[in-house]
Amino acid sequence: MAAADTFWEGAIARAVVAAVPDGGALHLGNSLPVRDADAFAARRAGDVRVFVSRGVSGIDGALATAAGEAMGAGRPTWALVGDLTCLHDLGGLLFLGQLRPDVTVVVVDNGGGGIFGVLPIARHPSAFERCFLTPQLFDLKALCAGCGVDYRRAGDLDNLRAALAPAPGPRLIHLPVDRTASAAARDAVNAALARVEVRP
Ligand SMILES: Cc1ncc(C[n+]2csc(CCOP(=O)(O)OP(=O)(O)O)c2C)c(N)n1
Repeated sequence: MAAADTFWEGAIARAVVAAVPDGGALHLGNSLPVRDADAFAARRAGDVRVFVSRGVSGIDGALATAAGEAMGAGRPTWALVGDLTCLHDLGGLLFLGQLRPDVTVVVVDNGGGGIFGVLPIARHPSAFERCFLTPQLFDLKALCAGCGVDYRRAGDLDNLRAALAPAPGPRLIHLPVDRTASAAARDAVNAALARVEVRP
């Protein structure tokens, strides 16, 4: 992980997985969050229940699903999702504000569907941005205020860790990241991992 000293998505996933306390739950959104948590988070001890919606659905309904998981399991829940995943379920944000489950939504805002950056189409900027990346114009702080969800923004790991500390939800932590720098960090860490010698 030392191969990347920027505020990037793998380090964020690692911090979120580490922050869930014993007795808590973690919802991993589809696209990069579930992959980054799988690849870069440290193994956890303790009683943490992990939910993902793999196979049954796409990026839809993630916030409402996390609310249902928190209420059904009776556990404080941290949900790590991308910006498009969050925006896709603004109805779920309203739901969080009204039912007030103990959910912390952590939104990695890399300016659209960052996962598509690995596709060959990414080398054709105009088609890529309009048809794949699909960055959105939005004001998450105002949306949270309108839905009754506490909003915080963090731009480095220290502030993120402080914001992740257990506190009553619902709340949302907005993490703007530089998509290109984050992808470069992922590549650097993967390259460093490829050099690790594994002995039986
Ligand atoms: C309902 C639905 N619509 C579209 C897709 C296709 N899709 C897969 S990943 C993705 C981008 C998700 O973007 P974001 O949530 O910001 O996560 P990131 O890729 O940046 O990690 C899209 C649109 C999908 N999986 N489900």
